[in-house]
Amino acid sequence: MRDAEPKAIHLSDYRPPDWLVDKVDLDFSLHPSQTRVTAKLALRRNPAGEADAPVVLEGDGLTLVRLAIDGTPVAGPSFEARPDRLTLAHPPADAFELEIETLVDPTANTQLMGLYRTSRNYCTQCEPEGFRRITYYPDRPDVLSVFTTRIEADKEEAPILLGNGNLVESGDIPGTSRHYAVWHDPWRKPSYLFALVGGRLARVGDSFVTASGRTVELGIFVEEGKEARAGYAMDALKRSMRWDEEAFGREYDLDVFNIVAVSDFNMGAMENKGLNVFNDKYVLASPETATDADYSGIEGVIAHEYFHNWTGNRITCRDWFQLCLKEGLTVFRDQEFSSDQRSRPVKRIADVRALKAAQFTEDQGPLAHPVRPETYREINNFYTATVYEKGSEVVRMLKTLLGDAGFRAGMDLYFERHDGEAATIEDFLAAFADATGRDLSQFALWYSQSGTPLLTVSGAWDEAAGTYRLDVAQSVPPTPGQPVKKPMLIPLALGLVGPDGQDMPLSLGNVPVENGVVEVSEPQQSFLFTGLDARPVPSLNRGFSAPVNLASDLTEADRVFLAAHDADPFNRFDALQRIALEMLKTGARSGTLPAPDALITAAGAILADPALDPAFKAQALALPSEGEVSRELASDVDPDAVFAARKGLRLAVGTALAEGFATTYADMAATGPFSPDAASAGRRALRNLALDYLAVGGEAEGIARARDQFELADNMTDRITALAVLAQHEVPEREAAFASFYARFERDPLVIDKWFTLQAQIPAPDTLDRVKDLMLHPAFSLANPNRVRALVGAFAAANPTQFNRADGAGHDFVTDVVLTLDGKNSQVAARLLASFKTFRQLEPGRRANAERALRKVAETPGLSPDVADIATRSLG
Ligand code: B3K
Ligand code: ZN
Repeated sequence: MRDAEPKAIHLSDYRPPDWLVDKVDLDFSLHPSQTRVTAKLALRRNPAGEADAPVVLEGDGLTLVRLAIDGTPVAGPSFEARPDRLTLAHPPADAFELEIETLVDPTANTQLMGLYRTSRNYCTQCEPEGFRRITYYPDRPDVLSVFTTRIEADKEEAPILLGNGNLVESGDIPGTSRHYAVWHDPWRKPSYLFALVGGRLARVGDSFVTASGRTVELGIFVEEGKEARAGYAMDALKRSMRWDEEAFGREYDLDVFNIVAVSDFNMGAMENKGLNVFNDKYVLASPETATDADYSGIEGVIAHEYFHNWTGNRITCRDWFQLCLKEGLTVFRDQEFSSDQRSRPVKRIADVRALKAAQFTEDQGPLAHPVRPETYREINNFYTATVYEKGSEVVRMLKTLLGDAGFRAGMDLYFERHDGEAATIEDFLAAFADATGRDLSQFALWYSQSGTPLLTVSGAWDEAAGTYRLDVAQSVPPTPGQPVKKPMLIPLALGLVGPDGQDMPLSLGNVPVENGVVEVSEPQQSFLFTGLDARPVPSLNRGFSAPVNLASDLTEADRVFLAAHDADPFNRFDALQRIALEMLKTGARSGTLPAPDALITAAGAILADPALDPAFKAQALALPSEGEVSRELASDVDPDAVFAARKGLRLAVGTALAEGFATTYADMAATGPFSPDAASAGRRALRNLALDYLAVGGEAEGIARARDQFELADNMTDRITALAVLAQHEVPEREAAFASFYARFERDPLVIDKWFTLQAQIPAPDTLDRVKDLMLHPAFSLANPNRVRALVGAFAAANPTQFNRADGAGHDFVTDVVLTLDGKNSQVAARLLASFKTFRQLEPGRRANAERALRKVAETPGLSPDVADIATRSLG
């Protein structure tokens, strides 16, 4: 057991390690309940460490079997072995070999951290602090070592044995039913990148020739029988490898690259050196079982983990405060990859939607923290949207500020300087500053200040002078621990749209503005644009150049104009969304929707425009989510009122544009066999949006269309969206469709997850009982993170009216599940509890319910550090 009230760790307390590990030899004898682990560490005193420091190695729930120094067994009292720590108070020399033998029980490991079993296979997860559940080690990212791993197992039980690096030896153990494999990883790495896999798995193989001519054997290992579903992942891997060479000049550096898909995994995937371990949700796909979102998720996660080989593995983090150094940067890289593979504007819109839904809400609530936090109690709780998604936005802004060439020069210098090292955000920024000569000290505030900046913008047109003045004020709201903020450096991309819909020249004091970006750096600033022959409409924060909230004096008419004409596709989308948002906010507050004419005009024009990409249309015409409306309302939110306003507006748009949607539904029908490419996915997205609008009133025709599509679909996207449409209506077709879906896919857990999710999202008072019943369904298991997220996670995060029921039963249910789960898998439990992150914006009654439920959790004895940390900070 770990300490229930761990002390806070502070960035400012960082000290270099006292001992280094020059090499480590691991020997695993795999056994379901008694796996023997022998670790030989070549320890050496760090000249930069504290003189005379003892050797202190981390452990977590470990049992020591044997200890030897330079081959000689040692006994107490020369060392102290506790479950969480091994101490040698008086090391024998400044360099010596320490041999440690531990016994671990992978079957009893329900935390899915360290060595555990999934579908009878053995696998590991070590980031951030799982290696200490395997053996005693200086388990911190700034201790890098060369790992050699010998794995031995029963041949029948585990015919496949995989480790990091290259395979150097394998064979049978004579006279036994066992065999072994030895893997050597020549690249120094921290313990969190260690991995091994043993089990019965099928291999899908391919190869890749790098730019410099090295052949890399690629393997994707899946459950036997699922081989046919790994093709898309393999294709995405090869495209990622090529792209990293072309876009960043980064080549792969081992002879093999293996990916293993497992069905019990706490998150999406893990970038272990040469041996990525994946949640099978991000590997397996077939047209019948995977949606277009699944395909793009697979492409993105495969790329993300692969890109970590350089941003994360070759250059790692000095300490966990620097997590965004690898995560924000790698998210940026995977987003850029997907943008190049698909439609850049549509990818940007989807990413910003996700950023606002997850990160802006986090920044607005009690769990807000900087991209680089300065203190933590449980590091697992900092794998957040802020570290990942806002971390990526910060890198994107850097690129906007420095330009393509400056950014690439900075990245090249970063790789050159820090390859093989554990680096910091300061190192990262210094590479860009040195490569371009730019002072980035104000920019660095993006890493240390939490909260979403607010830009308040107003314009003044001077007809006589032909000038347009933009007055910009910036502020950053107070967040936990940070009551007062400094002004930030904000790259604001913009355009001035003339009456003919074309961009006007953008000049400040007659000097053209490069790349259309002005830099906001003061609390208040004015920009005087010159040489204009008519009043422009400003198009602000084009492409969402900065992750800020924007309050402008644009009128509804200006927005209708921008929705129709803006040269920046992101802002065309945003203008339409903003028109809808204002209506939804008024509707939710007053109970009466304003006249929707402006939205209908703007939406109708976009729907009818043959020049626009269907995927773009689908994004633009999907109204802001309930979560987005609540976030904009910010306080006193009544989720039922938000739901009612949104439903009302969907009905108004659906009714007014029924003809256009019917035509679109027909026009967007598939013309050939299923293909997961972006263009085909875009047509499906638009067609399915039309299906939803055509059914929103619940009339027989719309329901029948959804039912027919559900029954006749030849792919999962069309089938599941039809089911989602039916799920919103209390019609007999709904239950029939759910039953038939289950019967068709009952042997496919990843598909049954979708079935759980859709039921958990039904916005009806009996959903809570339905979810409780589903927890007893044979296909559900609290031990499997995907099942928990699909059912309970979806209820908490994607059913605002029912999770926030006025009687508090939704909150109580979720906290009860959190408490039940905590003893089994504290990370998944803590994640689930974090769904309360927006509770403070609720109206007083619901807020009190949420607070009571959180308090009950906080007061429960024996909580894990993960759950205790979220409960305390949420209430803080
Ligand atoms: N680096 C891992 C995340 C590990 C999370 C541990 N709680 C996956 C990724 O971001 O690529
Ligand atoms: Zn990552």
